Amino acid sequence: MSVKPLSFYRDEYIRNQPSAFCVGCGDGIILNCFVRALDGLGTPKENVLCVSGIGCAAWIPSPNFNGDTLHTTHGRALAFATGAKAFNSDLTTVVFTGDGDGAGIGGNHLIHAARRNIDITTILVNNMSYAMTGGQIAPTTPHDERTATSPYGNPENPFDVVELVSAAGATYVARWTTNHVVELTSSIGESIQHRGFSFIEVLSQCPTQQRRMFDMREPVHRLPRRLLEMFSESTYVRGRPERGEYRYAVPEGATEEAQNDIESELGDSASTSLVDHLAFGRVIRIEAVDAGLEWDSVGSLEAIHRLVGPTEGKVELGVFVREEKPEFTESLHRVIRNAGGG
Ligand SMILES: Cc1ncc(C[n+]2csc(CCOP(=O)(O)OP(=O)(O)O)c2C)c(N)n1
Ligand SMILES: [Mg+2]
Repeated sequence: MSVKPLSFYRDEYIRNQPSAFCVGCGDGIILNCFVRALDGLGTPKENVLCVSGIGCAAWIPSPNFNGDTLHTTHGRALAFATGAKAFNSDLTTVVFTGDGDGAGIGGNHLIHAARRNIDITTILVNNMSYAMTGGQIAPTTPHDERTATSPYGNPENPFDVVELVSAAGATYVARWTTNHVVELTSSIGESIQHRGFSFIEVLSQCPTQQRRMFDMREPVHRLPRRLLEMFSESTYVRGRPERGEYRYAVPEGATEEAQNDIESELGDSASTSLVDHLAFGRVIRIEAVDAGLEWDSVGSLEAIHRLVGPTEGKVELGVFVREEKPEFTESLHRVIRNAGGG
């Protein structure tokens, strides 16, 4: 895919108006990936309908995308998109939805659209909360994390939306993060070309709400980078082997003090750095410099509460489902013809 200057995508695909997104929001990254994917496919904008519900993610296409957009009610984007696609099955139909919108309020529409295998691409932006309304608990909020409605920690378990939608019958299913823009762009392209229900979950950063969720105390403008690093640290791509010999140390007390203690104990045999991890919070990454480093003895250091393996607790990324099954609008139109209609 050829890469053009940013100004090209802006002039061609984006409406010229101020952005409503907070500084450092992941939604702009996803919009950027979407228009690049569309341009790479050569799909004329006139053939595209973007449908969204309510929430920050719903604003990715509407009003930003300079083409047809349908901004609907909370959780109902897939219902509206189903109507549009059933009426005009040549339409490239793309739904943008938040995790609350798509997996909470509109969760039923999501599983049934997947079951029907209707040719709609759904991009679900998972920022792990109902962000627009102040960061309430969502069905995707990690266990124990703080939100506006779970200030002492989330007692619930989250949905794995990739597993949910795969089990419901979707025929293209992928997961990426806003730190994986090349993979996300190519996946959006693939999902638009795929004939059937395509679903991409994008883990996205929301400095405004995730600051409380992950207990990040510095000024908000420093957070986007920390969150992107967290997404990189806490994920692995299916089929891509992990490089390097490392472990994460979860400390007993203050992370900085534990890091100092570990450094002085291990000397030149290992290097340490402080990182954010989705599953374990702020942890110390210990990288073996000396190939003979004994991890068992590292694990018994006093400063370390728990030593965690490189892929433990990590979120798997990649394309999980790619299959052919009868597509709903084709079957629907055949049934209508058989019944003697249009
Ligand atoms: C029927 C209905 N219920 C509740 C609301 C209030 N509301 C507006 S946006 C929103 C949160 C959306 O969260 P999510 O879908 O995760 O999108 P995000 O803002 O996180 O991108 C809620 C609850 C509404 N507009 N309509
Ligand atoms: Mg959300």
